[in-house]
Amino acid sequence: MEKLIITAAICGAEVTKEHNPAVPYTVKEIGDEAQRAYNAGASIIHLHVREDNGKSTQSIERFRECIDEIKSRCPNVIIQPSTGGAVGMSNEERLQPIYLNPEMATLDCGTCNFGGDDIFVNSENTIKEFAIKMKQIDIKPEIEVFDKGMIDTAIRLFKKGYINDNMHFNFVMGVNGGINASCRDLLFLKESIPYNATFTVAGIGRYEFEMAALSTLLGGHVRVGFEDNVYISKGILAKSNGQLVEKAVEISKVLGREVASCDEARKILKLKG
Ligand code: KMH
Ligand code: ZN
Repeated sequence: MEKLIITAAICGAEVTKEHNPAVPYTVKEIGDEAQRAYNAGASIIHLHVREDNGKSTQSIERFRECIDEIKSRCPNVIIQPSTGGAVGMSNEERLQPIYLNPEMATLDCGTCNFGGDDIFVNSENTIKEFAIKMKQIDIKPEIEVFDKGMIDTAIRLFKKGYINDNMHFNFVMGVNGGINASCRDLLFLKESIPYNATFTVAGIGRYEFEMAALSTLLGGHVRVGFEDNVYISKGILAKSNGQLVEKAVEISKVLGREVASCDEARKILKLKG
């Protein structure tokens, strides 16, 4: 089986220091957490950024500072900024980090409820706009899937030329409003993507590690990190993103799958490098 790519979603837009004091806000904290994740075995950093007080932002300047900080510590790591941002942001705000020309960025392929009163809005035209811009500057989209119809949307847009071939998906499983984090549903998602596509799985909350194990077994890749889950085990907060990545690495060892380096991840995902 192909080597395992581990993505660390180190910060997110919604999780706070009230959930876990180790959630990073400042540029230095983001650099520290990225470095811990990288040292533990992550080859991709999925990046949201914050103001020093923890407020989510898509400011291009803040992204530039954080990316420079991460690159100064782990020069080879793949940085994948979010274009999802936080619920309620405008498209223009959300798109800011792509103008820094990263190797990858997320492309959210549908609207879904996001717990409580929140709705994460991605209309057909929004998805097209983001896809066109990312294609123009040659950024590989990671297609974010919160429900099965989002795969169908991505494939439809691929057929119309908005998205390039060799698509890469992230199945986000267990959001309140999205698809369940279950083995049956993961098989359904896996069987719904094109034969030459790659996928990773982000299990939300307590599902993080069981979904990581299932994806590792099924030939997918794995995403862990504070964005998705702040616990290392039931009731015990993780000390760092590094600790969460270490656990994903342990799972991969038990299941006999080697972990990919950054350059190996670039090859598997066919990144421009
Ligand atoms: N924060 C969520 C509303 C992405 O990074 O593209 C959206 C999100 C997805 O995190
Ligand atoms: Zn995200």
